[in-house]
Amino acid sequence: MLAGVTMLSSSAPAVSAIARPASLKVYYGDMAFWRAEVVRLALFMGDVPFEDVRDQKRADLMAAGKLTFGAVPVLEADGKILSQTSAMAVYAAKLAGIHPEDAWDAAKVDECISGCTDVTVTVGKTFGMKDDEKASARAALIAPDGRLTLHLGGLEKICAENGGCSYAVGSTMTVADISIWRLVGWLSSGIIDGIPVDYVASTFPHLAALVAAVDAHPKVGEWKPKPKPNPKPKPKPNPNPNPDPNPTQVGEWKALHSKFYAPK
Ligand SMILES: N[C@@H](CCC(=O)N[C@@H](CS)C(=O)NCC(=O)O)C(=O)O
Repeated sequence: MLAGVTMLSSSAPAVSAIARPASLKVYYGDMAFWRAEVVRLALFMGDVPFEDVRDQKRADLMAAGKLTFGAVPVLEADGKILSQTSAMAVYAAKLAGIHPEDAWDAAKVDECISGCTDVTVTVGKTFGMKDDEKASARAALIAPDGRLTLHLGGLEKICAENGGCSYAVGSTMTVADISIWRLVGWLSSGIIDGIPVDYVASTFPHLAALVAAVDAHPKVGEWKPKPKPNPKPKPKPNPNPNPDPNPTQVGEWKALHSKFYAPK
């Protein structure tokens, strides 16, 4: 049994380890957004060695042909690129030995990751709006009949149907839990104007319990303060002060991502 699996005190069967690539890299910015963090943390939980590349510019990755769909994160295994969060999360989970063997459970994990994507897209649509428009759009999202409440309610329902055991699928931690944990961390951090820090915790008790369970996992505690392997170099003076094609939107994402693991 893999060392990482032993620590999970699993009662549900996880897949046996698959062949590990000799070289594994995860490309994303120096941010703990759920899309990247689910891949990184799954690998870390299974003690799968990987290079955590955080200092490559999107334009350089694109020029190098690594961004299959023009988006990050991407994963590189022995020179081959894999993109799309759910595909990477499942692959990482299989390498780590934490993906459910059972076909239904594996599908439920996929369902949760797609639910996290729905939440991200829903909130992302408000980025780049003008302040007054943004405030009313976000108020509508978090209303009892709002779209964000609907999407998070789906994740809540899945957790409830799993018996309220603090995990979304089965009785051990999966990449569904890691995704939801980081997603909720983002939504509850207070850095998204108009989404109160207690919105998720006070509306979705099963999601709150999941976050507490993941937070309490020893490997997660080990991961959070882990020094980053590619510390950001000191910024050089920028000859082109506004290189982003959509500076408001991109800037807002960056600001929102930068404080993920800020002390509570
Ligand atoms: N479908 C992709 C979406 C990834 C995505 O939206 N990534 C963002 C950063 S978190 C991005 O690169 N957006 C820029 C773009 O899509 O052009 C996935 O599931 O990984």
